[in-house]
Amino acid sequence: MALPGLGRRRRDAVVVAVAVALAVPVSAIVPVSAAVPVPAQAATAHFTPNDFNRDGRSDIAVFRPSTGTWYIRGVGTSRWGVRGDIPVPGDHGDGLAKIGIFRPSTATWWVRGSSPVKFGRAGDLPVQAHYERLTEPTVVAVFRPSTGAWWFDDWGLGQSNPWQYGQHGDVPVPGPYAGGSYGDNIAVWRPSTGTWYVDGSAPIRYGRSGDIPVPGDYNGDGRTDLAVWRPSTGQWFIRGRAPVTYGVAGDKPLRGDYNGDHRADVAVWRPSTGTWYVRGVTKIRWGINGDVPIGWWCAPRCG
Ligand SMILES: [Ca+2]
Ligand SMILES: [Ca+2]
Ligand SMILES: [Ca+2]
Repeated sequence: MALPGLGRRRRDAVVVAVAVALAVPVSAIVPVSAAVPVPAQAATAHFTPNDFNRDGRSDIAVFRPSTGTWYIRGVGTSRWGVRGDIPVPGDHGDGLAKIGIFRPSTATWWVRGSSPVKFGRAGDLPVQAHYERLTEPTVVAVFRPSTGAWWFDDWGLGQSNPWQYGQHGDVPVPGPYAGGSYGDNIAVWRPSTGTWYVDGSAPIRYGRSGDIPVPGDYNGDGRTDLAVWRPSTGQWFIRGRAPVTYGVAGDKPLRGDYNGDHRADVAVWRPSTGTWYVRGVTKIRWGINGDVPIGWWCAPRCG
């Protein structure tokens, strides 16, 4: 999809790439036969969310607001953020997730490895995503619930014009609905009618009030599938599939591919015991009540 003002970024990136290529001495050019294999992620334009060690699997991780500590299983522990911050993992287009937070009180984004960015305002919902391509860095962006406007940071050059898509009460659910190579589409889910509005597509009703939208690529075809989780019954409704019951009221549904098969997994985190349940993959305790599981769909999009 094309966003106003973002085209320049891609052209700049191309210019930089050409300049770098020309500067490489001939002797440093690697023969094709010896070239490093293209990572599967780049070849299929598949993006694994929250993959902090780039092994192709989403990582089990929590943010503890009381101490501002990230606990990433198999990766490490980091202090990053304070109480009230919203975890907003980003990546630089290489598939390696970076820990990051959005601080509503000052509307500042702090992503490790990047300079802090002041963008948005209190009350905005962070909706950082790959709006250009999956192989481009995540774009800092916010959804303003009061107006249904989307704001995108144009590479730190100031705010672009808002993109009106949705209305008050909608839940922003960006994702690669058209296929990964095109990047993430702007999208909202309207709880009052259970309607999905994906930019470039006709509206579709799927789910109902009280559901939590959990879109993801559950069948591995590279396109995001419409899906909702119903807390009252623990049912997952994934469009084109039979419903599956997994989780109970109070659980937090998760977004991730925890076994690296390029299919989103059905998964929940149970606050009372700090247990991760990933259907057909694992069950493990990680985190304590009060933590924010990384990958939770509602952090902070549905209140
Ligand atoms: Ca990983
Ligand atoms: Ca799919
Ligand atoms: Ca999977």
